[in-house]
Amino acid sequence: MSITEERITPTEDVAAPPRAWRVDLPGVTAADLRPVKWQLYLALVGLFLGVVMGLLQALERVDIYLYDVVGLKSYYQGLTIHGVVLAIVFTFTFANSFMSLTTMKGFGRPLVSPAVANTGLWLAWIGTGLAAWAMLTNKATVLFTFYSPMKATTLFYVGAVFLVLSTWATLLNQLLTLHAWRKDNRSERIPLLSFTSIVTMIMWTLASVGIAIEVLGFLIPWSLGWIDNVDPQFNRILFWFTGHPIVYFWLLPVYVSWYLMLPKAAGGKLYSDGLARLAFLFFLVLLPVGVHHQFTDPGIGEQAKTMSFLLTLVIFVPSMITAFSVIAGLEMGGRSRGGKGILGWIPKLPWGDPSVSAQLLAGLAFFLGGASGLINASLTLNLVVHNSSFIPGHFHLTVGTAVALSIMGICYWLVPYLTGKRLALRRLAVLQGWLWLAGVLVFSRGQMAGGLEGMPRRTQIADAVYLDNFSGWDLANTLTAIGGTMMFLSGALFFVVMVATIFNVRAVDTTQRMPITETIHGPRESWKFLDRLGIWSLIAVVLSVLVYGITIWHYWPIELNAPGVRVW
Ligand code: HAS
Repeated sequence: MSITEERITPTEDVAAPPRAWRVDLPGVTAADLRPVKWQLYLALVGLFLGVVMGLLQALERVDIYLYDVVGLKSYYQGLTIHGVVLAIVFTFTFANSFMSLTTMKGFGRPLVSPAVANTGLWLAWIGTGLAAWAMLTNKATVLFTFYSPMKATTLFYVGAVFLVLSTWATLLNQLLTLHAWRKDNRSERIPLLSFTSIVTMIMWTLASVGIAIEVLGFLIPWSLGWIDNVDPQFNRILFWFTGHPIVYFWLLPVYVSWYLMLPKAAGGKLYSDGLARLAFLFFLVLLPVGVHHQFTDPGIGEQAKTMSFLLTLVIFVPSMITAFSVIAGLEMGGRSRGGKGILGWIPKLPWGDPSVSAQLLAGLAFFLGGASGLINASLTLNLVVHNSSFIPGHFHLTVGTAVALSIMGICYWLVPYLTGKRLALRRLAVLQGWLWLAGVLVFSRGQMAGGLEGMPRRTQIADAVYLDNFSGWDLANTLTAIGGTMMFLSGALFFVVMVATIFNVRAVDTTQRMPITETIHGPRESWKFLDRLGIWSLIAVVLSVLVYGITIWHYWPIELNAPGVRVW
């Protein structure tokens, strides 16, 4: 049963007001779904802005400079907007929306506190507005990593704080609901859908402590003039404590869909409940790996770098568990649809379902994204690729496709589910996924090839004067521009489908169902200990204190010696 087909015999399409449709969430009212819906809409606003900026970035690679046409002051202002709205607004608000919904679905009840949910919604919208104002007025051209000593206006940092607080509100509501559910279900295992959703938010909340200390302890007082100087290297240590686990905050909501919805849509089952719980717990415990973004940083000892390198390699365990679990479920589905031979099950998957197709294509891209992550993680190879365009090549396959294309795929059933409107232009939606994959393969080929030939990342090509008599990166940049334009066109198709769906006069008056995968080996076959989220969180904290204690001990004392510069 595909995700976007009607779940029960479709009744006549009627121009019924959306109130005629229902969702399969017992006890959940329209008021409970409102924050979920408006967090999702904010995510789509972020995606839209990011895709438009992406086109400008791609065209700049071949000297087509359009920033002044849209009223921006520079390539770097555009790059900041591109990175912040995609890496922070789009991903954070989607996680707030989707993890709230899946938690309700898993527990079979609404989240305990509408007040907390609405507070989180307002924090997200206000935070986005503050950061957007700062970036659009060119007062925060500091890129999405906002590295000091570049100094942005205070409201940019306050906006980021509000967005992080909106995610903490989501976790608070999940834990309140877990507590209430526990009272009624003392001996039960936490339902897998809620378990994976809560572990995702716990992992992120622990990870966010790094940037919370950096922004609240240093950057906001500094931007207000309460302290004169900061220590940029120490701020990078704090940032990257958060900066790598943030990628799993982007990825794990997609993993919830890949584990618990995609196999069902393909007609398969999940091999093991326990293995899925274990994979998510691995991501929770393996928090302290951020130093692998700092292999070339001075002031960080080789012990910290080696520990980070080794822990990063361990991350391949949950990644391979995921690849096995999800693909096994897909294979079951493909074979149940008549797939024969070693790979004959693949064409039998429901490729005509835009939600399934987009997520399958995103998963395929993730193999390449993951492999390039292994290259980045190598202490020696990193010396070749660090700060080169190889890195954007890597992350447009990971966050740019494994995550972004999967989220677009999820929206193909989620928006109809939340609005009661039938998905419009299904065939265009299927095409959109293939165009995105084709575009990112060309884009990443260009970026990675350029990076291996020394092309820097985050550098306007027109600025790099040494390029005057150097054409060695022309092919790389041409591929980047072509691939990026293809991704933009695909993004435009996505928004055509979304708008046509949201404003579709054809409402459906059936019950919208969220397809949840059954497991072959259920929760009774795995250790109850896996559900002890407090203990697993403590293990994550202890490992983080150990690794970052050594990192910071080696670095200490910090020196507040950078007054702050405005380079734009
Ligand atoms: Fe990364 C830099 C290492 C994963 C994003 N990464 C970045 C940056 C971003 C980013 C944004 O070690 C740049 C940050 C900046 O601005 O400086 N990354 C890794 C490693 C992994 C990894 C080892 N990255 C991600 C994910 C991201 C992401 C996920 C976003 C979502 N990354 C690095 C390193 C750097 C770095 C260094 C710093 C480089 C430098 O020097 O600056 C691993 O987690 C990857 C493991 C994944 C796999 C693939 C598993 C495959 C699966 C496919 C399932 C298939 C399905 C469908 C479901 C091994 C699970 C199949 C379909 C059919 C039809 C069958």
